[in-house]
Amino acid sequence: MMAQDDENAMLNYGINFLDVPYVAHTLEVNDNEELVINCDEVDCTTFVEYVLAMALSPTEDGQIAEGDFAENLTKIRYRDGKIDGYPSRLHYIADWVNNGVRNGFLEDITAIKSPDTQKVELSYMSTHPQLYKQLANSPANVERMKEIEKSLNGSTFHYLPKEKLTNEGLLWIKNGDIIAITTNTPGLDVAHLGIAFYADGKLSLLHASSTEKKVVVSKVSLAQMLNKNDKWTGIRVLRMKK
Ligand code: 2YP
Repeated sequence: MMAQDDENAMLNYGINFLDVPYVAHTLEVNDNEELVINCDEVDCTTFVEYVLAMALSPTEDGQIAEGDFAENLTKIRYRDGKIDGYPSRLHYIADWVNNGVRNGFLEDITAIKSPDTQKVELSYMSTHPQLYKQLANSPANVERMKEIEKSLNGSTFHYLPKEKLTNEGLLWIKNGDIIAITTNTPGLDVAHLGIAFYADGKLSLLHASSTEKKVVVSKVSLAQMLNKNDKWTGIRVLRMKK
């Protein structure tokens, strides 16, 4: 039976994904946007989405009902839980977080605990359509993404600058919290997602690693990961809320 409190649920389900292969673009398999469930091949975002959908789902003698999982995954991945074409998928993490907070299943812990803020200045997808199959051949989708970017731009979000994160982590960052790594890449807010995991007294990251090509617990601390990457500026910390 999965542990009752949410923190362990996120970790229990996340740990079950260890060694699952990292595969990009697993959601881009259909011409028409529909819910894709593929827990055998994950990227950083789909890994966190599947774990969150599991942790939000009730269990009946240790089993999650397929319908509950699909319903929660739809709530997580699509704006207000409605699948309405490619642009209805929550592509930017700023949008993904807003949706989770608005719909009551995510809490923005950084908003409560960290005074530092960043402005939302999104343009990456509409200025790199060639990187996205559903944008490369659809000016209509590019226009829709521009509208979504515009609707999000100008707002601010709280984050923890990497200079303020230590190897040991912080008391208000808990096991199982969702970690969004913020970036200075022009037009993008977040560059990677994972799950907070304290091991041997240091805050590590349980994540689908594009370099190790599978789900791993980082060998180095999250703080060291951030310090090794000039494009990474800090973290947002989100917590599942039932
Ligand atoms: C997201 O990228 C995509 C979604 O379209 C896609 O690229 C963007 C802005 N969004 O539905 C989703 C699932 O495939 O991935 C993620 C990507 O991280 C990759 C997957 C990774 O590190 O494994 C999210 O946006 C999380 O961080 C960024 C990162 N995208 C880029 O760096 C362009």
